[in-house]
Amino acid sequence: MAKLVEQYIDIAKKRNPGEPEFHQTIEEVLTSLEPVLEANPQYVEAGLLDRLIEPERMITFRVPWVDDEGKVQVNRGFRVQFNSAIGPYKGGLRFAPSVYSGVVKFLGFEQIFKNALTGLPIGGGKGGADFDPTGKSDAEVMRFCQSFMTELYKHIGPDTDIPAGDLGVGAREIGYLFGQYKRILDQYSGVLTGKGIPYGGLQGRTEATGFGIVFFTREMLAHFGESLEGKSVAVSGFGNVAWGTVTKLNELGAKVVTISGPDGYVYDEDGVSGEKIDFMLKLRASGENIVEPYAEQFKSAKFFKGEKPWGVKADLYIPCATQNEIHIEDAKKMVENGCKYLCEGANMPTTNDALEYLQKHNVIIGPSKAANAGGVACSCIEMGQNAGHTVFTPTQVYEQLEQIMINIHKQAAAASAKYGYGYDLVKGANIAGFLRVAEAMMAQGIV
Ligand code: 2IT
Repeated sequence: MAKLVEQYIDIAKKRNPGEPEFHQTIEEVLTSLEPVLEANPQYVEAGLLDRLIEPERMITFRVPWVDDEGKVQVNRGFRVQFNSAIGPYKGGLRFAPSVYSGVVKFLGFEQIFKNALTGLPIGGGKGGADFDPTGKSDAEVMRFCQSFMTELYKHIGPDTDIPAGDLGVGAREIGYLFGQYKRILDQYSGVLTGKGIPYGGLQGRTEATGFGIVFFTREMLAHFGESLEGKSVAVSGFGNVAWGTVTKLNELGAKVVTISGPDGYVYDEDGVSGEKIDFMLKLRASGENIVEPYAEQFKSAKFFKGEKPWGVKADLYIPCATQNEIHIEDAKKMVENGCKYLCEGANMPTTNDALEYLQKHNVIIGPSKAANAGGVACSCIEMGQNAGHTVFTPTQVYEQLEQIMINIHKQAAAASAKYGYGYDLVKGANIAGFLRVAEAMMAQGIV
């Protein structure tokens, strides 16, 4: 079976040249599926894997816009509609200079399994553009979003494909995108999630990803009879996901000692808590994409230029920045520092060799497609709120979110044990997510 899986990995590499992030996720997911394919030869006969690794549709488009100097700018927009076996395509839009087809496909592929794990009816999609929002005026962001939606609207819809935010796409961008969609189609629908509360947004969606990550971490620790109370945590990133994570960690009695940005990381010996958490929002709102001002503002903090926080001694590590921020050398430092737990907040923050090294040294990993699924789960609740022309209370949302995260942990742990991997949440999440999609695909014939 190992050979068979390698064949699929080879096909994906050949068909998607120059897209290492996509190859990385294909390799990571498919390798976990070996025992599942062995137990289910009907999947192989039905060409299930051949179909799963090929997106149902990949849209690439030009996004022309005019900057504040009157100069014409052109970006490239993307939407991958990867798999609709269990529901309409669902996944975020990322605006960052690093966005290209390989990043969009990696995120879209991960999203299939993540969405399946939530137990909700949502398929996998993702999109974005190589647009850098750093330093852009509101007017520029608005013109860009309007141009982006002027093409994207043809491909999405509340029952077809429902985008949301991701890196570089927050409440402001979703607002502009929604406004343009409504204007073109004259339709008020739940076509986007992560909307502002006054126009259909879900109370609790903003913090959902971070809160979900902490619930998942809590479950992971509870498996070993431990709790978050009194634990020191190194967090990376300072955006929406990091903010929600830091907030909930504080509520559950943990001490957050780091946050980070592209400029470096800050170590706060007193912990990132109280008004310092609110300061994270100010940092984000400044649009400068740096964390150094935190250390200028608070005496207890020290700034480490150009460094990542993985050399810091902590009880657990929660990367919340972006993909591939933990390399093998970081993994080695973590193990030297006695790391026992790592819970992935960002999508695929750990390289495959770092992951292997950490697992070999008995570090328990909470994989991103399970741990950060609370965001998209609440997006689906937002879809339900919009479709039902109603409003849910934060309490209703938080209760569902917590239950969903507990279930995801349970499913991943059970799937891992069933297929002989012990307590390996990386393998278990891949398997549990895959099985749900596989059963739906089998039922629907060769499509
Ligand atoms: O990576 C993710 O799960 C997201 N960016 C959220 C996707 C969504 O549709 O809410």
